[in-house]
Amino acid sequence: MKKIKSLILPLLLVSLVANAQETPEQKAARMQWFSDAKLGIFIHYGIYAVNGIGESWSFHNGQISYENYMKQLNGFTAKKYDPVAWADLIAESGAKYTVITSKHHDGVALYDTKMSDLNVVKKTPAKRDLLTPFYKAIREKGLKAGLYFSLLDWSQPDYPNFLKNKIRYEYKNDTLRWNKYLTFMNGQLDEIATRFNPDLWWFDGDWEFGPEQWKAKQIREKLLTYNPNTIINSRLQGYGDYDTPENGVPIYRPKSPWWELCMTMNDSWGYQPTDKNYKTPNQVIRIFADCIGLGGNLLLDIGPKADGTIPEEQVAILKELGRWTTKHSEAIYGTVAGIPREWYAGPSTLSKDRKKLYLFIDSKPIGQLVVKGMPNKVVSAWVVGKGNPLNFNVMMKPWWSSNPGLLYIDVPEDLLDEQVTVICLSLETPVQELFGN
Ligand code: FHN
Repeated sequence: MKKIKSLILPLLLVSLVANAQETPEQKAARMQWFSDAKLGIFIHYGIYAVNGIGESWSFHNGQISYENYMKQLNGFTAKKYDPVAWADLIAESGAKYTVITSKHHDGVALYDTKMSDLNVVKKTPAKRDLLTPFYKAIREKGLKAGLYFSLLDWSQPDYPNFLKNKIRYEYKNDTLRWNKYLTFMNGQLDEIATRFNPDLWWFDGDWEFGPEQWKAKQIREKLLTYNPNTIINSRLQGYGDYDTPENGVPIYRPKSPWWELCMTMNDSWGYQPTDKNYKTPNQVIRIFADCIGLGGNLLLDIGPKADGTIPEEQVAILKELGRWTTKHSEAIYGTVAGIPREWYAGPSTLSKDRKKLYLFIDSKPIGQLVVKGMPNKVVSAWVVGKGNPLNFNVMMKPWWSSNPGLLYIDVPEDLLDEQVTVICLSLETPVQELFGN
């Protein structure tokens, strides 16, 4: 009895500490690595890659029968799965974290869950836990480990919903069965927290039920008890830490101080060979610049093939992204949102001390760049990644006037990057905070 007490007390204390009302300063500290990271790589890896069809949705919406969708289990080999090579490529892209699907809505777990046999170890030719070696490899590269988990599970017999037009039971008519599902789901959350200790929980599929039904508050408290430093995305029915706009670049700065655009490279989350509608590296880099300029992150998705190889189009984008992020790292990592678009007609970021302003030039300038409305005096200007000094001058600012004047900057064409050029303005004083950024 004494031994049990000696175990329970520390756990209780940890839980009380982890879930005590977190101050804004404590939350900012917990979110700091995420704010600084700017770029993550999303990975949708699952049996849906075998036929190259929509992940989970293809059976849910009736494009394929559930039985035929599940026959893909037999073709999921992960034969060429090389988590170290994946980690190398993710690190090369400039990403500082990655989020991999542990289980999508189809319920097929990529690790040997003890809660059901529906996993790639027991039911596919892969016959191995894919997550443990992946997290080992990315952590050895110094990356943060994110884990995607679908709260809904259309395969689970105790989950109410199954197909778009076919449910197993009405939640409100059988709360006992619903609680059986919650026990199953929480059993997976417990084993994941214990085995993988994610730095970031990327929940999905919360839309089918509300926070009370999911017991979302208790999930948050539990995960913060396992790891008080972990962070949780918005898809836990109001109990998350940051916003997750999807496949739509925010035009105006989101209200939340922390947000992340999750985006496909083509139009598919998983591997779909017929989907050749890839964004160019230039489009991806400009979307990334838009995100960081508005104070957010980009979570860029890849969809590996069933054998574990990554499609060549996706490798090419990650490599060019890596060239660009490496060259312009000082303008990216650890920065904060830049100046208003009324001041500079493009993306911009600021150093944390707000005395270095990075202007992203995402199209070939005709004539000089212009910055309007910024009262700060420029001490010097140069091309990021090359160092070449740039000439600049201020017009329409008579000595007696308090107007900021118009700042013009010469950017010679031979100094432009083939994708997006970045210049840095070193300022005499910090740029004032305009949006609480
Ligand atoms: O339904 C899922 C979808 O399959 C995919 O996983 C995306 C990724 O953000 N999330 C849900 C749709 O919002």
